[in-house]
Amino acid sequence: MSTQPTGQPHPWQLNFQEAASPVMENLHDMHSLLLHVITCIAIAVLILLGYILFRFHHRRNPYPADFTHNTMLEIFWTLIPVIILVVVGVPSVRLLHKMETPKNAELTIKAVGHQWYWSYEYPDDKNEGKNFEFDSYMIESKDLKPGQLRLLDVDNPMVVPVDTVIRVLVTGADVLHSFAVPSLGIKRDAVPGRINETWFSIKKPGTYYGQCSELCGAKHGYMPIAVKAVSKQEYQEWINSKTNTPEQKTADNSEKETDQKPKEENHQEDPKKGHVIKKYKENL
Ligand SMILES: [Cu+2]
Repeated sequence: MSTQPTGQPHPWQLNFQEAASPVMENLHDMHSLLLHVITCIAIAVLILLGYILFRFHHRRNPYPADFTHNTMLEIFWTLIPVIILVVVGVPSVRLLHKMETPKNAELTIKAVGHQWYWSYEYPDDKNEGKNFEFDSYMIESKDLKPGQLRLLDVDNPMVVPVDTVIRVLVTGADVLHSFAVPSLGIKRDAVPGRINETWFSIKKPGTYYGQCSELCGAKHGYMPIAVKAVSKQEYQEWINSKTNTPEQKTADNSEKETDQKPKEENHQEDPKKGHVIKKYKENL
């Protein structure tokens, strides 16, 4: 597995893509737990069935017993499923909660689904006074360069720093879409007029691919998602190259004050973002 490139499917792949985020690692564990449980159940049922077919065949057992109840047996066949459900349910709910609640997100990105492309907005960074945002279109098969993946690579990937908790706000501009990246263990519906939330953090630099996962029209299959994880320094250089350069910021006195404050404070001062989050919380 480890020789395969991360963040993308590969030929003859079995099982999930390699986990690139803590949530996906937990999902792998959850999946193996369930696989063990259902395999045990299937084998137990199969053995029981085989035994019954053999032992109670009419030739071996011509006169069936006529009792109808067995208290011990009934207690056990009630208790055992209860125990199995608890063993499955507790970690499942715990993981669900972890997936839903980003702890101390350091960076927020808004992913907006359109017919048929994604656009990404970085509310923490400004470009000409507005939130920095860009569109991300799939590269047509005829324009692919060597090494690029058909139906998965895009012109402008969503760039993120590694080892950073990233909150993704997902919404749709026109119809339902779904923002899903398998190796990060995320899938959130993009609903027009609503904001859904998810989060991830990536350990290893690389590109992680996903696809729109809610049928959204004719070109649903042609709006992939590419998340490019780079080092924190490279990310900072990228964001600086895309937004107002530091020199411009210093020249602009109105922006000077907020720009020099640490990121966390900037978070709260961003009126638009605060509004979005507040609205979202009110909806809960
Ligand atoms: Cu779609």
